[in-house]
Amino acid sequence: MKQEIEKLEKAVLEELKKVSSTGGLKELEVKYFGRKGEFTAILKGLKDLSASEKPVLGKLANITKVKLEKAIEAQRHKLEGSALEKELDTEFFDTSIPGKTPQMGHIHPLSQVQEEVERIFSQMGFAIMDGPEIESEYYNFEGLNIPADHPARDMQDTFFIQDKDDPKHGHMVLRTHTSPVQIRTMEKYGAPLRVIIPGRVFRYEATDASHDTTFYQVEGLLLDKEISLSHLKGVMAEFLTRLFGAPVKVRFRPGYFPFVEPGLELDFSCLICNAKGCKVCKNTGWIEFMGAGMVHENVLKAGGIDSKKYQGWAFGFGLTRLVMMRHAVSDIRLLTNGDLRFIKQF
Ligand code: FA5
Repeated sequence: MKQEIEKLEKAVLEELKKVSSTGGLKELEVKYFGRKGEFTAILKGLKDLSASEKPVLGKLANITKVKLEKAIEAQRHKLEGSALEKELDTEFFDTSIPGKTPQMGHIHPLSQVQEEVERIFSQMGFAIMDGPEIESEYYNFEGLNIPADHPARDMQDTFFIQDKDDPKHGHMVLRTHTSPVQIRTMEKYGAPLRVIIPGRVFRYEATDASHDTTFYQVEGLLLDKEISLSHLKGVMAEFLTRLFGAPVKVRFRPGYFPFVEPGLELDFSCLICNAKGCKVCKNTGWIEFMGAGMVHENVLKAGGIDSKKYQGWAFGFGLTRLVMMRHAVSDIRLLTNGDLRFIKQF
């Protein structure tokens, strides 16, 4: 068989030299390497060899096959190249015609602002976390100190996923906020912790210019020893100042969320009127920005954190609303309805 392989190799290389068209090349390939080809027959015959011959001749056959395939490829390049040259010689080809400019997309304004938020918080030592959009009722509500019969459930009506109950954590829902990832992160990493969690959330509610059923939030969570709300004030003033590139003040107002105690709302000074009062801030000088507070003891417990040792704060703001503020977008629905005339402006 060794001689047979060598003889075929020689024959293929000889014939290859004489091939002058791609059609001829195809014929040669079929003759030797097709289903009923001469070389294919040799490869098929390998299985009938003795155990001592098989490895030696098998190796030789494979090496020869690779070598011949390379030679055929090289000949193909040569033939195709000369065919193209011939075509260029005989046909007029205007090389000065400008090419077609491919359409270029760009990063969506929501993603642009999200990237900026992530960059600033990363600079302040926060890690960036992610969590599932289809969430269990437990993580979305109960774990966050919102039991099934609690009136606070009405504040965030949601979409239920049919027939998809989690055996351990109850019904599955589209998450109504990014807060469930607080517990998931505590469970996974323990304390101390310094994270932000940007992500898409869903609510079953009527849409209007400032409310959508699908929007983006950014959650923040900081746990350590001896943490107070003054740290939150400092972090948010610094974050907003870096984001807007101008000094920003923040203030707290009391607010209610079952998963924080005390709970608060954070406003920042209106940059449009320099906090003097205008249409955007409804003449108050302040823009309502987010909910926040000290993480409730029950939530720390759900996350497996020793609340005697660690405490901290959490916040959640609407990224979509931030983009609207940034670019003076008058209707939230414009951001996700896919109208390129709108998106191309950013
Ligand atoms: C929450 O979702 C809380 N999880 C925030 C929080 C986190 C509080 C941690 C305390 C500690 P709220 O329902 O207010 O809170 O929503 C937060 C932000 O999401 C709002 O300030 C608003 O900017 C945005 N938002 C709420 N509903 C919509 C909506 N339908 N469309 C667009 N943005 C919305």
